[in-house]
Amino acid sequence: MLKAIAFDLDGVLTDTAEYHYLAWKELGKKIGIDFDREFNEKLKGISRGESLELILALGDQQKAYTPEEKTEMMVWKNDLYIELIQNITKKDILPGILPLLEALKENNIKMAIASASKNAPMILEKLGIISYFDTIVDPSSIANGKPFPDIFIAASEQLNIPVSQMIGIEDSQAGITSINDSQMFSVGVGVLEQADYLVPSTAELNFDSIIAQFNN
Ligand code: XGP
Ligand code: MG
Repeated sequence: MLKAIAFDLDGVLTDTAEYHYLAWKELGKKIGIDFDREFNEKLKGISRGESLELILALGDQQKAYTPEEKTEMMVWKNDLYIELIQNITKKDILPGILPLLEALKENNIKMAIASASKNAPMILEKLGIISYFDTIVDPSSIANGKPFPDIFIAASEQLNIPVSQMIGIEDSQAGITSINDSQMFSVGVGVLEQADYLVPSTAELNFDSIIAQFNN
């Protein structure tokens, strides 16, 4: 029986994945490393530090900067990102999400956030939905980020609910691998491989179909 759902944040609850892309792209421009949306797929679901390393590796610049300079770049990107999301509100919650959160609450299904982003609590506050969540996994407490399963396992431990009674929802390939390897049932949003149940967009995420697929 389904007891809990662990949600990714960026690209699942709201379209902040787009603002991460814009901010990383600006940072890339500053250091002469251009990239497109296809490359950006690799940055989805992974931490700030790992995202920077992938961009630097793309430009063969991994060794070109000191740790201090890399920290400065991450601060620069995050400041720009925060500026870009300044005005997000409830209206930026993706289609289908609010009715799903409501249905889960009515059915006593616990909810967790399993996001690599350190900005998650602030974004949930801005969207006005933080109170739906029973726990938010702190990504800095996780040894191995997505695609490793640690963050979804931590969500299950924090809720004290076995992974076999949980679903994870993700929009990134690293995230789907992470859910699958945690042994939770995976729900993917978008164009992804190996999700147990895949929907084209959040608008198609509804309580009854999710339960039906999980029980299948
Ligand atoms: P934070 C973000 C990363 O910067 C971004 O590259 C990832 O796509 C995103 O997390 C995944 O949710 O982390 O800089 O907001 O801490
Ligand atoms: Mg995501």
